[in-house]
Amino acid sequence: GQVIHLADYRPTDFVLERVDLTFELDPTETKVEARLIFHRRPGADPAAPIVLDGDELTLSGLLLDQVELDPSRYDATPESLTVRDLPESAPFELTITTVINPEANTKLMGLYRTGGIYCTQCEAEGFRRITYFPDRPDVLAAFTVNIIADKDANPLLLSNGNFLGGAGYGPGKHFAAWFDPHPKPSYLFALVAGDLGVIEDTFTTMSGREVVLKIYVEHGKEPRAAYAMDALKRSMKWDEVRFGREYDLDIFMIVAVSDFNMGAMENKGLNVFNDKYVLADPEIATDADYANIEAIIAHEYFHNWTGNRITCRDWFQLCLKEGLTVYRDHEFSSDQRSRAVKRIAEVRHLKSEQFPEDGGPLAHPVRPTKYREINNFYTTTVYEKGSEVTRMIATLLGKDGFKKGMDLYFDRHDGQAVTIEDFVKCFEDASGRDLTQFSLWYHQAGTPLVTASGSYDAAAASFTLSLEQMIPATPGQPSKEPMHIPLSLALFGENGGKIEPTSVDGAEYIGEVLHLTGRTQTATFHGIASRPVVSINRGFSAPINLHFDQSPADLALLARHETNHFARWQALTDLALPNLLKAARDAREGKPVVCEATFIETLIAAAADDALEPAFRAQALALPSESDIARELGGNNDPDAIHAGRQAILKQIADAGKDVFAGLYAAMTTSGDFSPDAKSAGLRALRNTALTYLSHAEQTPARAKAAFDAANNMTDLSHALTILAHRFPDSAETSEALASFRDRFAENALVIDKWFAIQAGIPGAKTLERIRALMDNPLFKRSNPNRMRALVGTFAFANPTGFGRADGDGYRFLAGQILDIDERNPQLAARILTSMRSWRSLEPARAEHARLALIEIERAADLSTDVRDIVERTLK
Ligand code: B3K
Ligand code: ZN
Repeated sequence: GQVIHLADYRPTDFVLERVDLTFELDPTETKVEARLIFHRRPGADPAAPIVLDGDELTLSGLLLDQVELDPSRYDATPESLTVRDLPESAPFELTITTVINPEANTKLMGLYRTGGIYCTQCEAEGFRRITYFPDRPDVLAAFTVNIIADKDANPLLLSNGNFLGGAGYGPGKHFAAWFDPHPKPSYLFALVAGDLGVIEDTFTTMSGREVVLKIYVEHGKEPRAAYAMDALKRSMKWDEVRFGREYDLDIFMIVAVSDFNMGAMENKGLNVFNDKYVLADPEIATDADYANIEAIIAHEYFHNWTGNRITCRDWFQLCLKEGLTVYRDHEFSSDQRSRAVKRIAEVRHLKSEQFPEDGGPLAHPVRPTKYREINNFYTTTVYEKGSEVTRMIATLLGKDGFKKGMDLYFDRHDGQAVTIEDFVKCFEDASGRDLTQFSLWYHQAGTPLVTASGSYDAAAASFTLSLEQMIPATPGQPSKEPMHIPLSLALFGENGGKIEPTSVDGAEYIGEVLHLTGRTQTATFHGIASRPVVSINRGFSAPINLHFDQSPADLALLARHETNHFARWQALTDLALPNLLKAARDAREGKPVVCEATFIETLIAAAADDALEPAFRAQALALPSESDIARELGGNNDPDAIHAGRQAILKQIADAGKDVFAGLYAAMTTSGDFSPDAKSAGLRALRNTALTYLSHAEQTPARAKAAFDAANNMTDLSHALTILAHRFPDSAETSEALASFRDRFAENALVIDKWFAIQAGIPGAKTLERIRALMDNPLFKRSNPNRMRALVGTFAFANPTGFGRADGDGYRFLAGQILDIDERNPQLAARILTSMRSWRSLEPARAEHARLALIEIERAADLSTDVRDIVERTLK
């Protein structure tokens, strides 16, 4: 667990030319022979030994140019293999044999077994658990892979690239050979073997090449892969049209597995997926599941160019591939669905996940400069804020400028392992724009706070906007430089029409984007004939917090008349927040909660406005969450008061809008067969949101139970079950619904995850007892990451009152779980532990319970580096 610094980067002493791997698969004793051809890098120390990475490896054979090497020439430990006295410049071949145990691999990194099949996960540093290797992303080589295995148990033998051939291999065995001509780093290696079902299709690329597409799933589940296949073909087409990127092998394969540490992995030509993001049909998948499948299939496919063809020089550059690829998948989903609704969902996610990270002890720059455990840097900051930074480049350069920069990036760096500086340089060169100040977005952590105030001068017909930016201190970064913040901005008149200024002084304002570059800046808009209502940061053009005191009347005007629908949603949120904050304070002091009328009226008017898309209306009605409210309150938080205040506001909205909600519930129906398209999903979302409000108005489970009984798809079914469980946990209706759901789906792990997650989310102190009981349920499986995330993850991340119960038992429970999970799967343990990142903003008694629970973890013997890194940073 040593700290790695970006400043220490240097290239390897040896250049890897070729990789030839042979696997003899066996559940407990897999033999791996790696033939690696190297030569010393010109200019490197002629006496330097080669040092290869390992992780829990044992060496069982080592040849140099086919001759067994004398033990005096090398040292092998579980973590490294060092070989001395190598040729000064001539190429040489090392043949390394290791024997590994896939069955015993519970970390799910390297080669492991899941559901009777062999599969691999190598990013970031899993390849070194297979063989000794220069396991870093700037070492690229073409791989040949030979796989030998029992034929009956493993009819399928897959690896990256194109299939070379296969044949029988002695009694009961067979082999297959694969060759990937595209030089790649080891983290993109994959192998899958076993017995799986498949669906097949083809895609003809823009230059007319036919690519075979295959999605492998458990036998019997083939029909559930159809939507993923459709999403894959749409992704391939979109990348050609939008970015000019064509697929580059004869075959593209996806394998769905049930034990996986994250969502999916972009291995060259052989993506491995958590089956949660492949399998769907109306009976088992919600609209959100369909949207996630579409987005993740696209994301992994898009990595083929942004990540695989052009990869990262070192792991500090992770956002080079992740931020960019998230931006690309966001754009894809926006084009496939409603752009405004997609943007609202993105910003909701950014604010609820990334903002707390950026404002807490785990804050780090999008491009960090040090790490102890790279797996802990696959964060929402690297991914989602990284995507926002890419989006800002597109805003700064405009559509054509951005396209030119991307084209230059693909041309200039194809086949290379590069840095963020290389990436940014392409946009500078393509546009002539200096991005030096802008680059601070990669290097300074923390969410900038922009404070705005306006004043209108009727006599001069001018409007003056004063802006100030402040970037909070974050770990290791006490003071910050002002950043380049692109603020999309428009002015509206009292009648709701847009006002175009005749000129603007004090700030660059082009294409409705105001560029804030100073710590303070004053912009004056001329030719403004009446007092304007200003809309700032439209479409969330910059990932900032904005403080701008606008009256409820002005916000209501924007909510009705903004031409940008994201900004309408933002105005509704800005109307809601002060009410929710005040409600939390009042509830805490035992005062009655009263919601301001303009907000309720505006919200209900939006809900009833048939000119607005149903999906938009559903988003508008989904108020900021309890953790959003906690973040806005900033400190000394009492989760129970936040919950009570929010529930009281929901009730008032529900009572005031009862007729509207009843109307929507009746009207928002889809006809014909279930379709997962965005429009149908929007109807379901609005109808289900109306149901939520009706259940608040009526205060009985009857309507939700009727909806549960009538549901003919998982979206409606799980929504009704959530209302029953979360609002009426002790009712007979809820017990009956939970039991029937369990019995109906007992055989379907992905649906049973929902059953666990819904119960883990039940508000209130009593939920912990339920969770303990659920852990004894025969359907609970500790070794399965999806199941652990569903039960323990949902409780810790998404149940502030249950997890944060006043006696601290929730935090102590989590500590026990983390220590238990850590023994098997450190990556999963570390990830779930990040749910503690906001502990300092709790009220003092809870904060102390949380601190003690963290200390209990910190003091445990034999912690993994993953958990140690998170717990120490969280406590600092
Ligand atoms: N690149 C992988 C994530 C790997 C995580 C390793 N701990 C999935 C993705 O971002 O596409
Ligand atoms: Zn990715």
